[in-house]
Amino acid sequence: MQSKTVIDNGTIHTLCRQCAHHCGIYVHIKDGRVTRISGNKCHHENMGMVCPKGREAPQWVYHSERLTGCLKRTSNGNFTAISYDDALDEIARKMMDIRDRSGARAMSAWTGEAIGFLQQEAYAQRFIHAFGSPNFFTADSVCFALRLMAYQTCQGYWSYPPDFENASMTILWGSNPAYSHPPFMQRINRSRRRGGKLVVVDPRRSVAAKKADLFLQVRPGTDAALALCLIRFLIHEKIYDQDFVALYGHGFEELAAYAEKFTLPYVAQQTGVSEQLLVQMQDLMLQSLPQCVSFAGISLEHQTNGFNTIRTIASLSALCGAIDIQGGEPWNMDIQVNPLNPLSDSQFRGMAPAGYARYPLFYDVMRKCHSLTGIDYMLGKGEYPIEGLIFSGTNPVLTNPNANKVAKAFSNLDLLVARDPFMTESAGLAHYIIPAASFLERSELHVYPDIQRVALSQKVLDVEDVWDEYTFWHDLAHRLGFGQRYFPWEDESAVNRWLLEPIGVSLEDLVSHPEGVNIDDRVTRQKFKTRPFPTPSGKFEFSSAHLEPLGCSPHPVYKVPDYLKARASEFPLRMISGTRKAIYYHSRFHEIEKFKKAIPGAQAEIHADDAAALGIQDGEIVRIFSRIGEISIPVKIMENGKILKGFIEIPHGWNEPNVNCLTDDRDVDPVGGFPNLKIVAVRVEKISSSMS
Ligand SMILES: Nc1nc2c(c(=O)[nH]1)N[C@H]1C(S)=C(S)[C@@H](COP(=O)(O)OP(=O)(O)OC[C@H]3O[C@@H](n4cnc5c(=O)[nH]c(N)nc54)[C@H](O)[C@@H]3O)O[C@H]1N2
Ligand SMILES: Nc1nc2c(c(=O)[nH]1)N[C@H]1C(S)=C(S)[C@@H](COP(=O)(O)OP(=O)(O)OC[C@H]3O[C@@H](n4cnc5c(=O)[nH]c(N)nc54)[C@H](O)[C@@H]3O)O[C@H]1N2
Ligand code: SF4
Ligand SMILES: [Mo]
Repeated sequence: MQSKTVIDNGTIHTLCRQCAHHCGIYVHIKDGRVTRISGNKCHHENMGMVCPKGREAPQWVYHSERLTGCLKRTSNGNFTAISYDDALDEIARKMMDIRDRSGARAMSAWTGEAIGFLQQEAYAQRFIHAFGSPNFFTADSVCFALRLMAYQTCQGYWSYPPDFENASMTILWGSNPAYSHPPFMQRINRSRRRGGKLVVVDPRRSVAAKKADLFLQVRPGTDAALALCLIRFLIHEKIYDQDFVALYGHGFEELAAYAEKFTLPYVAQQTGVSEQLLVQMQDLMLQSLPQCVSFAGISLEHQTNGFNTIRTIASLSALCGAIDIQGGEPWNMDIQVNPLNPLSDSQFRGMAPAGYARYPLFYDVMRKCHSLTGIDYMLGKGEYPIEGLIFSGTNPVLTNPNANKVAKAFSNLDLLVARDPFMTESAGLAHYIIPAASFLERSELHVYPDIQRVALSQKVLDVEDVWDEYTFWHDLAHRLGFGQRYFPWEDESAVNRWLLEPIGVSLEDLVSHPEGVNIDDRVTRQKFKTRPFPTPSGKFEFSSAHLEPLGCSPHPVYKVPDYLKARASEFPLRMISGTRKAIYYHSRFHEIEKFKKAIPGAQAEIHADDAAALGIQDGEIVRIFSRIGEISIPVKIMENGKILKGFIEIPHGWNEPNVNCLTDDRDVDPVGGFPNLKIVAVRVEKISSSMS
């Protein structure tokens, strides 16, 4: 790999983009090579901390397996080198063929977590919309959108992140920020040093749970019952924020009447948490009001009653009086940079974006398409066929449910183009691979709405024969005839200047302030006192009548998980999939030697009693079946209390075994279309007995 740093020796202040936190880092350079990464103490997000993923970034960026030079798949299935210009000419021609034959909407684009959120994913969206297709997919169909939809239904926005640092009590519902969001864990720790309390709600004793003042080891899928129990407590004790409810609440009585059923005995029986612990939780809450914040993790999205569950948690915070106060859940104002996707949305609705008919709320909130439905269209089982896809910064074959179906759908396409710095399971199916620049090879904006700050990352490195996002979409758009109109900027710096125009911050300001520049230093609290909540009623909606046509109850409801009703004999265990490890990021970073030594592969964590009942030893390879597939995997026996009996945990992001061969894309939340990845019915078999 030919590369050169932008300075020969010295230190560049920039932002880490190994995850979405964008921590402030120093990149140390010696003789034209990045040697080390350290944390910027002056950066508000991380205050000097760098996690292992950030620290090892040089090992990843300079890895010998990094792709350089474009590849084309030949008729015998192998890849051969092709020049960038030829590859883009051929891709453009094939896209025009697809449009002539089946219409523009038969082409699609898909971006993932690696380039999610601001401009990188927006280039892809702008491109595919300018081409004339509504079909823009992202990882949002399995991440974050359900939380956004639920919070938006209640209050018109998602309070992300809560003001952990100033809160008196943080409740983590199915989240382990010690691994998944290190900067949040730092803030929680700082609050605890001042006496703030931490409560963790989780079926597994996670790192965060070990540190917690109170650990509520709930059965998966019963969080809504717990939240409703706390709601009932606040109402019975008359300690909820009655002024807020009277002046700014809508539909409170319906929720209050429904919550009546969630008595301590009923909730203890459903969640598996003792009444004594539930009372302790109520006491802690009482002492912490109103600065009692909740953080709903990914696990609540990965289940079939997720939309309702997250609404109960949002309602609980409102009743605590935590909405938009210091130490509460902020109402962040968007930072209004120029929009990269100004194309008319109504035009696309008429073109039947994939998933719009089934999950209208998803499309209305996200303005993106539902990826799982898109897979059906790629298999010719949709309203119309999708025949082409360009994907970037995602590895859907490992990260989406029903992996074999995803692979089949990708193989069925007439045109599949991959953009990734590495060869992946998904890229391996593509007709063309255009190697992607890493975060150290581009300069992008990042906004931190919670403190109204904008910052710019610096380009550190030039790598030969890789292409950054802007260059790729720009060059392809110019071949297709809409480049002048939609991608007129010469390079990403010109885009950055244009993005910044409305907020009156210059690129030079940002270059000279690596920690970022604040747009507005005045923080107004309780904004709902001076402006209506952006909901249909203008109030906080404890109940939303407009959900009825979607087949959803107006007020949030608890649904008893099926495994509590009857234990199916064919699939007696329930699998939680995808619990984060500190060093891996979905399917990323498996090539880093140091990480490989620490965690060489996936293991299934199982309760000691379940293992004993099956006659399984620690480390033994077992077969695990779900109703759609099977995998083989070594087990790790967990001592009593680390995981609940009857449950098994398997990480995602691995190829061998790929846990998403077990997860089913049809088992979804009916409102948001989110797949069940956390309560999957499975059966474990000893290899010896299953072979006989
Ligand atoms: N190192 C690292 N960091 C990451 C990622 C990564 O892959 N690696 N991924 C990033 C992304 S995209 C995301 S979305 C976030 C996710 O970050 P988090 O939301 O914090 O998710 P996890 O760390 O997996 O923790 C989820 C916890 O929920 C528990 N759980 C499972 N089912 C239930 C349930 O029904 N109820 C409750 N209460 N708990 C349950 C699991 O046991 C687990 O401990 O992490 C981000 N950060
Ligand atoms: N069973 C199960 N499945 C899950 C989850 C779970 O909990 N359980 N979690 C889900 C969640 S929350 C999420 S967010 C998704 C994530 O799903 P994906 O977005 O598909 O996740 P990654 O594996 O991180 O894929 C990122 C790809 O981008 C590449 N990449 C890295 N940097 C760059 C860059 O700068 N540019 C480009 N173009 N590419 C880059 C990486 O090499 C990698 O191949 O996974 C989901 N899948
Ligand atoms: S948490 Fe780690 S990976 Fe994420 S931005 Fe910060 S240092 Fe980088
Ligand atoms: Mo995610």
